[in-house]
Amino acid sequence: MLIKKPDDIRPSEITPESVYLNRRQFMRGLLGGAALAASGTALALPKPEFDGDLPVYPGPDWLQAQLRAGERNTELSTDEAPAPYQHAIRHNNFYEFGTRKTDPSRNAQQFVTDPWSVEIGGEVGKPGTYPLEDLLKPYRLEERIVRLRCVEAWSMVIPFVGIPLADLLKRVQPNSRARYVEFTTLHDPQQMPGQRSVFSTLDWPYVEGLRIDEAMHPLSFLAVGMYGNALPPQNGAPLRLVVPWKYGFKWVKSIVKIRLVEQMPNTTWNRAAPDEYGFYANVNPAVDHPRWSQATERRLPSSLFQPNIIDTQPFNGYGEQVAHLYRDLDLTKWF
Ligand SMILES: Nc1nc2c(c(=O)[nH]1)N[C@H]1C(S)=C(S)[C@@H](COP(=O)(O)O)O[C@H]1N2
Ligand SMILES: [Mo]
Repeated sequence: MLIKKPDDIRPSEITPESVYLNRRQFMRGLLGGAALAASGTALALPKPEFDGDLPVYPGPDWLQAQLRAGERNTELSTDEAPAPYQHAIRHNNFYEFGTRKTDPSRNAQQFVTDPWSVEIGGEVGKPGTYPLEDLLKPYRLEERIVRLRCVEAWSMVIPFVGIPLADLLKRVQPNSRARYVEFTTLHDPQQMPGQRSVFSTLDWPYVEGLRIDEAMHPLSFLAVGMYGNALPPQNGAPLRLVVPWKYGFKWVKSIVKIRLVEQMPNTTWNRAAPDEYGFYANVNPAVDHPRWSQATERRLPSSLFQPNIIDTQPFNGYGEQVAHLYRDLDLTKWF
C-alpha cells in the first residue's frame, strides 16, 4: 500500500505544503477516483518544530483511512494560522491526567482509545451503545480550523477533524422532551491518575452540556482528529466536543455517554464554582471572571518577549452565527 502512517512520514516529507498538496491530490485520486479528486482543500498537517518532538499519535487504522478522505470546511474555518502541532499537544487542560499544562501529554500516552463505544440515550427514539467506528462510518470527515479560547485567558487556533454534532443527534431521533444534551467523559481511575487524586477539586466523571438548539447549531462539532491525524489522548481522544463560541471547559473530552434530557445538566465546573463558571460559558469580553479580566487573551504560542495579547471577541468572534440563540437571555446573568 502506498499510504503511510503518520509516524512513517519523515518531517522532510511533510514540508513544504505545496509538495504535500500534490501528494494528497494524488492519493485522493487513488482512493476515491475522479469525483473526490475534483473537490476540497487539503487538511492542515503538523509541521516539524524541534528535536524532542512528540510523535504524531497514530490512532486506529480504520480512522486513518477515514481521515485521509477528509475535506476542509472552508466556510466554517478561520484563516488565522494554526498553532504549531507540538504546542497544541503539549499545552493542555485535561484534569483527569493532572492539573499542569504538561501533565496530559506526559500521563495520557498509554490511554486506550480504541476500541471505544458511546452510549446514547435519554429522550431519543434510537438509544443504544454504539462502537465509535460504526457511529462515524456514514460520514465524510471534515476539517474546521477554529479558535479555542480558554476561560483562563489564553487561546489557540487548532484544525480539528470530525463531524457536525447535529448529524449524529438527528440519527438517534431526539423527541420533543429533549431540551438539553449532556456529555460525559470516561470514568476510569486506573487509567486516569487525576481521578485517583485526593486533592481533586472536581467530581468525576467530567460532565458538560448544551441546550438542544446550541447542540444542533452547525458550529457544534465532534472531533476525532486534529492536524489531519487522529486526536491524541491529551486532546480528548477518541471523541471530544468542539463549540468554538464557548469557553474551552465546555469542550468535553473522551466522551463515553451522550444523553438527551429535559432538565439543564448539572455540569462539572458549574458545580465546583457556580459564581465563576456558568452553564452557558459563551466567550464574553464584557463579563469578567471574578478573579481576572476576560477583555483580552494570550494567543499561543506566546513568550515573555512576544506576549501576543489580543482583544477577546464576543462569542469568540462567532457572534454573527450564534448571537441570535441568546436574543432573550441576559448574558451577564447567564454567563
Ligand atoms: N474531560 C475533560 N474535558 C476537558 C477538560 C478536562 O479537564 N477534562 N478541560 C477543558 C478545558 S478547561 C479546556 S481549555 C480544553 C482544552 O483542550 P486542549 O487541551 O485540547 O487544548 O479542554 C476542556 N475539556
Ligand atoms: Mo479552559
